[in-house]
Amino acid sequence: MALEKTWRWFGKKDTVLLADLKQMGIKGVVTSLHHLPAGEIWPVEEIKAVRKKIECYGMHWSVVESLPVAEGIKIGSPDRDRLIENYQISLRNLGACGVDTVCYNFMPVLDWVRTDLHFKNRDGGESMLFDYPTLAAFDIYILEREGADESYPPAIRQKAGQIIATLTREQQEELAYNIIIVTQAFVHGVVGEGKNYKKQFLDYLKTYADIGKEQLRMNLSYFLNEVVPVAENAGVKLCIHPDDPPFPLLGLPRIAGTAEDFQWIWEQNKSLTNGMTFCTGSLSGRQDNDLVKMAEEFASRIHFIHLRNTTFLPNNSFYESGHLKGGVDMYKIVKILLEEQIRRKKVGREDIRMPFRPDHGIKILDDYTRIANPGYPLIGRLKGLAEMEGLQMGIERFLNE
Ligand code: CS2
Ligand code: MN
Repeated sequence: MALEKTWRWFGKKDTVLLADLKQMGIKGVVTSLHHLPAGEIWPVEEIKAVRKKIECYGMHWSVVESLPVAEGIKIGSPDRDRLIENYQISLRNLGACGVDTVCYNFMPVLDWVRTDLHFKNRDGGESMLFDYPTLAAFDIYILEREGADESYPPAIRQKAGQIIATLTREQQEELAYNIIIVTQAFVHGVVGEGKNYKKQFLDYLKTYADIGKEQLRMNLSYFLNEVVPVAENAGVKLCIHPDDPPFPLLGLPRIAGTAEDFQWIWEQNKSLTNGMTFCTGSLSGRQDNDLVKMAEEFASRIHFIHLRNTTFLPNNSFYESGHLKGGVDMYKIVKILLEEQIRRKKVGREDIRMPFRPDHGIKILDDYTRIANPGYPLIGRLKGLAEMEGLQMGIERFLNE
């Protein structure tokens, strides 16, 4: 037994082809109907077409990442019931087509956030950086969000002031564009391109003016209780992706970042269908998260696994440091997951497949000549995949001897 080897594929726009994945030994493909905006129904014919394409190459559609949750559901807008109904129909359609694992997130407005998409690592590779003072500089001086000033401790504010003074107009624009558009566009981002994207973004932030942590939790709870029973009936497992980074930013609440958050989520609906994507990269963005403990405690609800690593820097900042290097104890986590797989088999659970994928990778070698979405270079991720496979093989042999 082993965790299922999967890979995120961005469909037609991806420069890595399904035939390439086959060569790389991939068994399960992770993809989405990327062209459909959040809130729309996923028609059976479209699901079937993607499934068929993947199966032509001898692989299968392992996980949907993501079936995006519309903003209206997150803010509890007047049309949330219609949006939830659409989500339910999509889940039923996926189940009917035999696609049984769905990843989603509940992050307001923005998915993941980084301040530098070309952070030079010591050995020359390039990865992504989250620098908190730079985010503060963006918030206070570029976005000029109301109340931004008060949301940072004085030391961070002071650093933000120093940083903004070193950035040219073009660099400031690039920072804003990266945060609002470049990192979001390929994961169902809500803000469209165009001249007034910053204004659009601010307007979205304003829709959360009266929505704090508690209200957002209530909206998630409402959503879960509407969709978990439907997913269960359709034979589909739901896996919420942790917030990345796992703490509030830009005045937006974030509610899927800590052990306490996830406990709360399980309490809203106890069915194991209500599960998670164990993303080591996202969860490790907070110093007080004990990932080993989380993996142990939440093992039975982990339906999908993202493996990558981070390294902390001063001022609540971190960068993505590959797969084996960094603060995440990858050995212990992979061991817990492999043991969970054995346990599932013993107790007769059907879901022993346990798909994992290398999440982001470091840009190296030929990655500099290829077009890829930020965080998704081919060679760097392939290296991560190979490392994770070797680690698994070692642990499995050890567990068997
Ligand atoms: C992904 C997320 O690229 C990434 O960081 O892990 O964008 C992830 O796909 C979504 O948050 C899942 O809904
Ligand atoms: Mn992830």
